[in-house]
Amino acid sequence: MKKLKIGITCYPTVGGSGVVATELGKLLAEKGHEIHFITSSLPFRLNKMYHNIYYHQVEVNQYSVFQYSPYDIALASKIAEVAVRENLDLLHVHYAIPHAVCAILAREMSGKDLKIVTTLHGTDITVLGYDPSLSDAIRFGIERSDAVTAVSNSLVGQTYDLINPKKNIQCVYNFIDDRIYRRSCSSKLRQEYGILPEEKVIIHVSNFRAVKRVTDVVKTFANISKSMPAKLLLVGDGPEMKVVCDLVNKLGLRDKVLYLGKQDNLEELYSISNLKLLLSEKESFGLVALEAMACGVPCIGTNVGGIPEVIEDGVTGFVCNLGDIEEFSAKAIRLLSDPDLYHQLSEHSVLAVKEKFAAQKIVEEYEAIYEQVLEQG
Ligand code: GMT
Repeated sequence: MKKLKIGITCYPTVGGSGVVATELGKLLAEKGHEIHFITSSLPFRLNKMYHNIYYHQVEVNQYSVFQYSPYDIALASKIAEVAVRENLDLLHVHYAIPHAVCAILAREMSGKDLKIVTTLHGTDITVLGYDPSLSDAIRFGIERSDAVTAVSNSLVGQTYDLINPKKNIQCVYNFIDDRIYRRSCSSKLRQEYGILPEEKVIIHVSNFRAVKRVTDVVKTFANISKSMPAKLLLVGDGPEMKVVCDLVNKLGLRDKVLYLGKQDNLEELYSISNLKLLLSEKESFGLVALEAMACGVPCIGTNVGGIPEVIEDGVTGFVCNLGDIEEFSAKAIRLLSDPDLYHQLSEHSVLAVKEKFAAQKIVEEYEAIYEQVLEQG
């Protein structure tokens, strides 16, 4: 395919959508496209030099008369400036609000026939979609984009249910670069964390918002640790951390829980883990489950949003009803006590990532969408 000049806008800080946008940019650059990140700060996964990746920082005017800094206007201006100067072919923006709407304004400002591809990641629809003051703007962002994708079929359905846009929305799954996410030898790290050879390691990774239901993770772990020696790795931080710590103390689990905070090299942590718990009440995809699976760690997730499209019940892990601590615990104990079953689910997890969520396959899907919108003229 023709090499393109692509502008990418995303939330560059820690979070699945920022990870997906940045990894996509890196892989497109490896294929010879020229990538321009237009964001408020350097995307955190942009950790090495690429000759064909550029970063344009959005500066927000802090004029004291403004009660709120006009970030969206500054972003639109920056996109328009970069689009004209660098002669961009298209913009790929992640999140309808505000990014698709900013891209549409930027197109108007630039006077160019700039194509816009918007990817929906979830919270813009499943949280903001309920807000009547925003739903018209979300619909506008979707309908005026040239192509719209969502990260799961569940999110496609929810977008039609909540926003009702007159637009085709295509499901393009998130992906994993299995050159990075793979199981590595990890006995030294286990020792350094003081994890005993006979202990099973349960891991949870999130931004500790209430929707992640981390207290359900702790309650499930309490049941698991009554059946076998085990440690819980809690990775990430966020508003619910205090509530989680209080519950850990109340259940007498303090010496079995490691609070690791925000971490970057997750593949090393998955490589010392035996089971991942993702017990959220909202999750349009669950990128963290995919990262664990790529490292051979089976997951137990809830029957919510896109999770059942990522974790295949009984094949790569288990999918249980939201909040059903007894079911989470029973499935976890069964899996961790049956080496044959464990081995089978672990192998199937790695295979599923390679077949259904392989980076090269998904990048080609995005390239096909880019080609399609550019052909539309
Ligand atoms: O889950 C979050 O709170 C962060 C949010 C984000 O912007 O990164 O995650 C959303 O996008 C991810 C990447 O597509 C998905 O894997 C997450 O499931 C989705 N989160 C929700 O739907 C709650």
